[in-house]
Amino acid sequence: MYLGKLTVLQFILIFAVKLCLSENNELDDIWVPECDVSIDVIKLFADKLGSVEQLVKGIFAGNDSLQAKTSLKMYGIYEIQFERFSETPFSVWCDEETDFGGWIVIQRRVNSDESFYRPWLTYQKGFGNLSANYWIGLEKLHALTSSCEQELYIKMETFDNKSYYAKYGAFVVGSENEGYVLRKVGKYSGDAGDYLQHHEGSKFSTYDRDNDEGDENCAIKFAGGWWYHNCYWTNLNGDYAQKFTVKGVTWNGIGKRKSLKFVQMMIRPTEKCMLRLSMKNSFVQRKK
Ligand SMILES: [Ca+2]
Repeated sequence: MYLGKLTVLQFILIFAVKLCLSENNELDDIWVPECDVSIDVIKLFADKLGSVEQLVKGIFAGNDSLQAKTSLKMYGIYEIQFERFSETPFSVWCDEETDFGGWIVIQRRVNSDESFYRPWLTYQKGFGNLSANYWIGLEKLHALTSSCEQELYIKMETFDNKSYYAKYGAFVVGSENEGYVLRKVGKYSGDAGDYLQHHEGSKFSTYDRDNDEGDENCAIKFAGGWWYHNCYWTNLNGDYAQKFTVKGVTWNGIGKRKSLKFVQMMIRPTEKCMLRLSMKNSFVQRKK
């Protein structure tokens, strides 16, 4: 339980970056200025960074891995706060089991109960149910991925119960003005094949907002909202009911007309991000 809470705390601490920058402009030279969103943080969390840092170091170093694995057998809903989005905290679903945990779920498909053939404004805002079919929303996705480096993990399962995953060392979604472009995906690892890489540089498109590079409207043609270009290599927001067509929930490395039974996309701060945060925090502490 303790570990679970701390991994979420570590995530929340990302937002300390902006706070630190606003008070210590001379720190700019050690911070890559990717921070194009304004997020306020509860100062209390920054004070706790030291203890979290030790824990995170242990987890990344592989120490306590057994303890971490057994302690992290939990999933759940946590509250995080972005003043930008609302004055009250909003809920996110955390996966504390996969790859040592600390993941915030940004997308999930489990059945056809929720349509993902949605307009631009709905994709922007987010929709679905935190514990079932879910899309976190492009505006939150941009804020989360542009505040500090994130990595991405995609869990997938086919209808014949085979599991696959694709992990990317970086994941950055641009702003609304940039069409929520998939600005960057990092180095691939996994067993599903590197298919999201082909979407890097593509803007997000929906049936009512054609930002793709094809002559047609890829979102209409393939029944989803996605970073289509001309048109796709993965279609994870496709039509769940279309199991054997190119409109389905597909990852071409697994099957072009083989819709997936389960998909879950998740992000968490990278080790590099955590290191920067701890450096910044110790600097701030020394100055006080
Ligand atoms: Ca088009």
